[in-house]
Amino acid sequence: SILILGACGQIGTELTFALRETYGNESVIASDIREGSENLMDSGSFELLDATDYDVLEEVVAYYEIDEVYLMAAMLSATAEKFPERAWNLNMNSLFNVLNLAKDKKIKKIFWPSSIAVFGPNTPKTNTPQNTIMEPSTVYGISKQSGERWCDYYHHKFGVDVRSLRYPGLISWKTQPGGGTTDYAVEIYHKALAEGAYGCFLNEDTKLPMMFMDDAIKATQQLMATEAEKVKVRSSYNLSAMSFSPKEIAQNIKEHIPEFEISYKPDFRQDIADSWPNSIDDSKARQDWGWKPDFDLEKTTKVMLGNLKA
Ligand code: VAH
Repeated sequence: SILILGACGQIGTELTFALRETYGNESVIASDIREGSENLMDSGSFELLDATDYDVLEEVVAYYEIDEVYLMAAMLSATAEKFPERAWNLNMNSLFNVLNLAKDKKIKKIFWPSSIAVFGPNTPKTNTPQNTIMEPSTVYGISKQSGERWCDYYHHKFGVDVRSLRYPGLISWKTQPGGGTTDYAVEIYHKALAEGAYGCFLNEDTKLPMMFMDDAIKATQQLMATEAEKVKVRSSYNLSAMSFSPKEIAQNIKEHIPEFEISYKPDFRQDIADSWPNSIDDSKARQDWGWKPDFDLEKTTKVMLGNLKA
């Protein structure tokens, strides 16, 4: 069966629903350091679990006969700048725990998310290649780059079947995001509907790689279902769907809510966003396992406003 760590997070919540849909509720165990939403808790087994606690994790894996782990627990870019040591501890020790379970043959397969945050200020910003300069300037980015190196090492050294995606900023409506720099692209829809206005914490021209959550979940399930020998990249795959700036998403929302007004009040997250690419080359993912996104900005706006309005 499958264990999701960080099942109450922005990605974890949707991943839990999707995996339960695919494999049946009883095959997917959700866990998090805090309790989740009603329907996440009621649709299958749930364990309160600190992903950095190896002994408890090992017990849960044995009890439920887990063979696949999705490690979605992490501290994201903005929060990690405020608590560097805690971010490093959570992001790295949870990964070591899961990699070591696989090394000791206690589980068979791992999914671990990386991020465009692994790229830094001197990375080529347009159509950032799969292999390029990576000098991340955030605690979160450093932890993700280091995590990628460990995944690649455990695969080649111990044969661990770990797979990873460099997610762009993710837009979803089922759960609020937590502590990310790209979270403005979720907040803006909530505010547009609730108040008809939004004070954006990034400058209007800050173009960033983004993706609607359904595409991120599709890519995750597709990568995990790919036969091992076709998964050539064992650090983490670049993944892309669209790129836009606050000005462009505001313009798109205005086509649906004409009176919507945006203002710009950049804060400390501007420096984080400025260190990241503005578009990503994901041709390796397309070649190796047939990746193709479904959602562009217009389709994303329609789904977000449609679901948040309800
Ligand atoms: C963050 N949403 O903002 C996450 C993600 C690429 C951004 O890693 O930190």
